[in-house]
Amino acid sequence: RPRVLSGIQPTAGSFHLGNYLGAVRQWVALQEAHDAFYCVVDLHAITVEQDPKVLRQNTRVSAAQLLALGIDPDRATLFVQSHVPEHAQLGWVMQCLTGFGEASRMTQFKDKSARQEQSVGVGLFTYPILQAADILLYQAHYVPVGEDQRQHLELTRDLATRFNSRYGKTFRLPEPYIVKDTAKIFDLQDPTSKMSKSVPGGVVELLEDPKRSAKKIRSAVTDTGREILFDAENKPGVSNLLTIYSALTGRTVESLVADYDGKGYGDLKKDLGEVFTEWVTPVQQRVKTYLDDVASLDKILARGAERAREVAAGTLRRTYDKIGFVLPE
Ligand code: AQP
Repeated sequence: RPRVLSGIQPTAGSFHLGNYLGAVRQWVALQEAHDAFYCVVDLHAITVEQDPKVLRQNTRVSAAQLLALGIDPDRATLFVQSHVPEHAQLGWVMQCLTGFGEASRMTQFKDKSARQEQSVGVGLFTYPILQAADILLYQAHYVPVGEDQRQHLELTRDLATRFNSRYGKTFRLPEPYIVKDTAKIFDLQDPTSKMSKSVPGGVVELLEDPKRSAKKIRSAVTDTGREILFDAENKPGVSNLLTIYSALTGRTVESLVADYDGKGYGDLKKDLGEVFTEWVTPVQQRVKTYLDDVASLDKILARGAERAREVAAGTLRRTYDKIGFVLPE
């Protein structure tokens, strides 16, 4: 079975709709026919300052959300990144392979460092290199992510190619797995930028009170004109709402447009608020159930880490050997 790897940061606690529709929904689908590895990337979280208590709690909350959203720990390997030390170890190897200029071209770093109020750490700069290690350790065929990660995937492929040509074939070149329709979910208040946890206001969080989410949806910025049509360029606000509506209900955008013929933006937003509430309520209940039994949750993660380490340790050992390190007996 083809291998799949992806990760999600525990920084915000709650995932947002962009994380779910852009990434996690595909994780759930791919676990059926793929050998899937999914991790909560706590090493990435510390690229910005974290309160230790909050980080620990958010890591469990993230794992609970993945389970509640449909990741099945008997099918997929679900683990916490820091439980598998090979990530940091291969990360170092990849750093030594990356050009400074190459790392400097990462647009996400430029955006994030510009938004950052505290001083920017080197970890934020090298984060895509650690991400390359995350992926290459598992010899992943596919990496299900949102559009914002495409450039990092390119870097991963470049590093794998460089290592393979310098030391002999070691790493598989991974392909991004990006579902076009939901590759970029936009901010409800500014439908030309991506929904993002660092820009509060137009972000719908899975764990917030659904009443609050419904209100945010009702006050989403829409466009001039009155007609409900999908036109990403001229009607980004309405198109974003249609994308979300379609993804949550499984209905095509065309059928939604036909249904809302003659109706107003207000109707669409009110209905979408209800659709979201209906979808998210049982998800929140399941998250709570997982968090009420932290011992069992930690056991699932420990089992996942054990399986992940079997693969990761093998890749790291082969990598160290190729580099010329004396392998420990
Ligand atoms: N708006 C989005 N639309 C589609 N996919 C998205 N993803 C994130 N935002 C959108 C995808 O979610 C996955 C997990 O992302 P992450 O762990 O990198 O989360 P993040 O970067 O902390 O989330 P944000 O909100 O995007 O944070 P900031 O603003 O800090 O960068 C990834 O596959 C990502 O593509």
